[in-house]
Amino acid sequence: MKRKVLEALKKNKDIFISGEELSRKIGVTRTAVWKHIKQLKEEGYEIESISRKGYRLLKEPDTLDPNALIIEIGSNFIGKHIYHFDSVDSTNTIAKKMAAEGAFDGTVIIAEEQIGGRGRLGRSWISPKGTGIWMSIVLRPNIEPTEAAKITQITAAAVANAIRKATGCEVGIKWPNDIIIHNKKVCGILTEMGAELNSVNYIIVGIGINVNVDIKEFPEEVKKIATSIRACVGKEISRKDIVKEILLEFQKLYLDFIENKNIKKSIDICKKYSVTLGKQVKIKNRDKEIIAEAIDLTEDGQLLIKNESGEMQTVISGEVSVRGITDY
Ligand code: BTX
Repeated sequence: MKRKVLEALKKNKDIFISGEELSRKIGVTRTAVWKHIKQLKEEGYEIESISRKGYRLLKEPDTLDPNALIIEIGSNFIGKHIYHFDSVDSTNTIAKKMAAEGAFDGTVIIAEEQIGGRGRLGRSWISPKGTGIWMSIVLRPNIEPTEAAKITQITAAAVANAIRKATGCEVGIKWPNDIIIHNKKVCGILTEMGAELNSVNYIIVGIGINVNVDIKEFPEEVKKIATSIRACVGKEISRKDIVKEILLEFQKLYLDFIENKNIKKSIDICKKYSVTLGKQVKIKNRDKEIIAEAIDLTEDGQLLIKNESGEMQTVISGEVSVRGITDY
């Protein structure tokens, strides 16, 4: 109901809408309307109320209010169901639990803060309160487990496009899972999966973005390699606008994959914004380390490299540092 009141106010932004009209449109009493308005005000919405004129929405808070996001995205798939938490261990962990308990394909979990945010290989991801986007998407694609890495490329493409659109920041993609600004990490992607031998039960794609995060507060070793969107733009940026763009872009590229069985559109974006291709790279995979030239991305999103003896080979995943670009 609260979502319906908010939706009506958002549709009539800057215009008064009477309590009577709201109660008629939504099908609740005027007292119920008043209660929802009071709640919205407590959540930070600035709503003017004048007797005989009604209510008018003046300003929305930059919270990641799932009601506002659901209204703005208007999606019937990715982001149709959004769960918002104040503080969690890790949104990926919550998403996995929800997926195992039957959460819908396309469910989104967002938290204001993660106290056990995770990176790859057991590393941690710093996720301070109220300043970043810490979010996971539950997916149930009908694909082979070996195809899961494609989801990381789709996500990288969606996030890069979305940040560029919403903020104007010229982000680059460092294969396979980093979005960078001026050679520093602004976003990391963590793709995890629940699968049988031949079939995927669910895939969780976790996205962490330093939007208005104060990097000065980070530990020394992370400070050196991290940046924020605020540092790029020079002012605070709406997290909601970025989330909205990401979910819309992701839905477009993901559906293209599901419907057309290829990720060409995503790979083209990953190539266009790649900071890896054409550079000398060091790739760590378990206990092996290769120095090579990054040549291209294959149609499956693997990295095609030319190793030191001149042989071409493909790499599915790994730790990549790009010479002269990123030291991490
Ligand atoms: P990664 O293993 O590629 O990167 C982890 C490394 O990045 C850390 O070891 C540290 O050096 C550095 N780092 C940690 N925190 C930050 C930060 N806030 N900004 C920049 N660099 C940082 C990347 O793993 C994947 C990260 C995914 C995070 C999302 S958030 C939502 C979801 N939930 C969750 O627990 N993880 C994902």
